[in-house]
Amino acid sequence: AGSRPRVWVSQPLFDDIVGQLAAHCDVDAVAEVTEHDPAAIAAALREADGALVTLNERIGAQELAGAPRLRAIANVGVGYNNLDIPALDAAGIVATNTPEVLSETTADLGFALLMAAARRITESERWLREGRWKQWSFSTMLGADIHGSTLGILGMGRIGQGIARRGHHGFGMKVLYHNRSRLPETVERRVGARYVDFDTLLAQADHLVLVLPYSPASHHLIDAAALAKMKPTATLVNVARGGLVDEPALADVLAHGRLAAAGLDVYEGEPAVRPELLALRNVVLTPHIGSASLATRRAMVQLAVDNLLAALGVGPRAGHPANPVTAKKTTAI
Ligand code: 8YV
Repeated sequence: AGSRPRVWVSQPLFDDIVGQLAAHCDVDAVAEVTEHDPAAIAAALREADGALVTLNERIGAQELAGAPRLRAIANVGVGYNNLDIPALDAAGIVATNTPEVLSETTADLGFALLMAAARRITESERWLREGRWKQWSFSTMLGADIHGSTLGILGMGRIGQGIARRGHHGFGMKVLYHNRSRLPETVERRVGARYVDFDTLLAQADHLVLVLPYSPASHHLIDAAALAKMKPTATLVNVARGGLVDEPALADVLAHGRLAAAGLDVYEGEPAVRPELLALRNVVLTPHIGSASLATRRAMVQLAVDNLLAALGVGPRAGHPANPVTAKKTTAI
C-alpha cells in the first residue's frame, strides 16, 4: 500500500480526460501518435502497473515478458483483437474495452458507407470534380436502391442492432441477420430483424454489413466462396475489422462485376490499403473512422480511464471495472 500505480498512456488522447488519471496514478503519456512498435511497447510496460492503449498497440506474450508489475490494460475501443487475451489472462492482467458508447456512431458510419457505395456518391463526386459532367444523362451513375431492399447484417451485437434499427425503421428495409447466437424474440422484434443461416444471409442480402468481432475463428469469413454466394448486384460494407475479408478476393469480384460495390472502413494491413482496392472505382474507402465523432471518442476515452482506475483499485469505483473482457467472449460466428 502507499505507492501510486504507474500507468502508460500509449497515444495522445484527450488531455483533460487522461489528466484524471493523475489524481491517483503517476502517468507516463506518449506525446505523439505512433504506429505499433513492439520494442517501445515492451520498454514502456517494463515499469507500468497499468496501460491505456489503442488498436495501434498489439500486446501479447512477447510485450508482456518484461512487465512484472502490469495488472490492467484498458483498451480504447470495443474490438480488442490487438490484445492477446489468453496471454493476458495467463499473466493475471485484467483487460477492459469500451462497448456501448460507440455503437450508434459506428452504426451511423456503417449506414453512410452503405448509402455512399450503393448510390455511388464518392464515385459521382470524383467524376464531377474531374470535369467529366458534360451533360445530364438519364443513365449517369445508376445505383442500387436502399429503401425497401434486403439488408443483411453479420454479427448482431450492439452496433449490428443499431444498423438494423436504422434499416428497418428509417428505410423500410427487410432486415436479416446471422450471429453466433440468435437474439431473444423481443429484441428481434424491436430492431426489426430476422435470423437466418450464413448462406441464406449471403444469398438474400442486397446490402451486407459486417459488424462481428475479429478472431482467428472469423479470419477471412468473407472469402471467395462466400462472395460467390452473394448477388452480383449487392453491396458489402465492413465497419468491423479488415481481417474478416479476403481482400484480393473482394477486389476480384468488384473488378469483374460479380459484386456491385463495397464500403470499407477497415483493412487487413491498415493503415496500408491494397493497391487493388485503391484502383477500383466502385469502392468507398474511409480510414477507420467508425467511432470518430468528437463526442464518442471522448466518451470512449472516459470509459477507458474509468475502467483503468477501477481495475487498478484506485479512484471512486475501485475494484470493479465496468467492461472486463475475457477469452471466452472471443468465440466467433
Ligand atoms: C477505435 C474501433 O477507434 O472500437 C473499435 O473497435 O475499431 C474503433 O472504435 C479503435 O479501437 C481505437 O483504438
